[in-house]
Amino acid sequence: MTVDNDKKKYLITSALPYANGPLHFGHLAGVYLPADTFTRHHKLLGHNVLHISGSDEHGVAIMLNAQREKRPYKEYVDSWHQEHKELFDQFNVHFDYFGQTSADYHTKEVIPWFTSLYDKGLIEPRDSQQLQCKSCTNHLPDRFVKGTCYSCDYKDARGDECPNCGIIIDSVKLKNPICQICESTDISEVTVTQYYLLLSKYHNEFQTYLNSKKDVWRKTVFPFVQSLIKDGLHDRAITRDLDWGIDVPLNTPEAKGKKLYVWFDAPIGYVSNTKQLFMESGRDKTEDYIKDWWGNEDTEIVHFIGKDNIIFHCIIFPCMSMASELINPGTDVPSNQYLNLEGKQFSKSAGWYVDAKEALDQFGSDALRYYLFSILPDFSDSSFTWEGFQTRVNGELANNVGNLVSRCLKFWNKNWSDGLEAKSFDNFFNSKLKSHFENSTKEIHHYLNDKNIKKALESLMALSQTVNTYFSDLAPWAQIKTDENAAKETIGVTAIQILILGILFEPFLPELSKNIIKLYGDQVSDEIKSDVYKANYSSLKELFSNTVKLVAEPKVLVPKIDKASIAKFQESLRAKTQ
Ligand code: B3M
Ligand code: ZN
Repeated sequence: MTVDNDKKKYLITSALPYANGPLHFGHLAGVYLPADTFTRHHKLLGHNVLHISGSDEHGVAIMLNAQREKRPYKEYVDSWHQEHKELFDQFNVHFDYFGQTSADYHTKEVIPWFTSLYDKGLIEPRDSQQLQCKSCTNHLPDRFVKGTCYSCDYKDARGDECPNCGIIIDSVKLKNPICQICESTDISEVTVTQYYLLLSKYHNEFQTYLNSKKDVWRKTVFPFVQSLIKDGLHDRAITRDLDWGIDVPLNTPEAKGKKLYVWFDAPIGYVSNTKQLFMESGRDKTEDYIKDWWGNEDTEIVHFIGKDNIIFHCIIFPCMSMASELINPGTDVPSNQYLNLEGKQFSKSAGWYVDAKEALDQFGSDALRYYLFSILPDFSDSSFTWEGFQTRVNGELANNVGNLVSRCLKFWNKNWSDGLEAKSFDNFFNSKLKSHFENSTKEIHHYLNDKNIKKALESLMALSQTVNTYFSDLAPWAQIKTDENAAKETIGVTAIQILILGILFEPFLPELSKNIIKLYGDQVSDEIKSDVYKANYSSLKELFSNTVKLVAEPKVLVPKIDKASIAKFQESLRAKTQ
């Protein structure tokens, strides 16, 4: 069955942030901002879209930190969950649902995945070697142990991966292991039974899926995945001996006391959170979260992630999805590279980070979103610098957009506060400008459809530059002295272009967009917005076929960033380098 394109479905997911510490600009630029923009774009196009995410609340790293703070696990993750939700709100990152993996509804959704894979013979118990601390007697999977990497000799490698060379670590092979619970180095190797996901049995099916992604996945993703599986898919342990997580749903003696590995349950969070959205909103009465969405051939499933999550979203979760026959595997995985801070990796523990909340309180979401989009690490790593932030916001957003809006609309209000007649606007609709807007809109949409958010915003900024040139070349402040009608027309035609720019800004800078549209009053309905977003200007033409009055005096839409306001952020970083 083919779907009417307007009804196309998009399931957009953003990697579930760990409920285990503050989010920094790298997370925002790498995952949440591009996903938010992509979602807003498709919603404006009238598509059927869901943006799903939530907190990832299991795993050893969370346990260690909760233990250090002497807080119950649930209380610990709940507080980070709340904190992240508030930050996303402030940043105008909107989710249709933002759930929690420690919730009962999530456990209920995970169980059939395990059972289905187990029943199909793709999960089995096996003996494996693991480290145990002789001093505190704890088993030491994943991040419960650190040591020297056996591949690159990096001193601070974790039991699950080496942050320096990126290999997945087999913890028993770590050199000089140290217990992360009591810091003891008195560690021995023991044999434990764990359940393994037998990915090696699924190689051929996976290869077929992977082949179909050659021209879909990014050039930074596809070859990397190919290289990861060049000597076949490896079986992986999916259980741990822990006391926080989802119980292995089996009544066997081996299963006793074991929990599912965090990376087994976390991606299922996309599905459980969709179901929960439907249950809470009553949508479950008319739509089925699997049949109509996750299992629907016509749904595009798009996972926004950072590059360290590729193996899970491009290999393991697709295998789990196809092999369990519960949902379809992802369509696209726009994985981003890393964002650094002033050239170095963000690190909360080393103090090399910016408190995103503090920055938001100071600068607001438009300025930060704008700069983060302009340095988006989509195809290569990039770096956030405070100087860059100031230069680009002031030189581009404040100059090309903020100033343009206030110069034009203030001039309008000052000279014709009773309104401008239809004939002042008319020329836009017969002009070359209109087709220029149509073409630019096409280009912006093309980039957005491609998840190339940085380029899309560059096109939009180029468009705003042409409006600036139009306005400055005609110089209404000179025209008004000799030909008032000509000045009225310059203002009218520029004002229409500004309104269209305002609407096109919505997916990128929703706050700025709202503030621009607001100046034109309630008459700019959602219907007009969505028409204009699609470069259909007939309802706009109707609106401007009467006398139009501005409803508000434009205030400063994009405040300039001054040296003093970034100095304190720079200072706190400088203190770290001394
Ligand atoms: N919790 C995010 C991270 O690696 C991880 C993503 C899970 S997505 C299912 O920071
Ligand atoms: Zn110990």
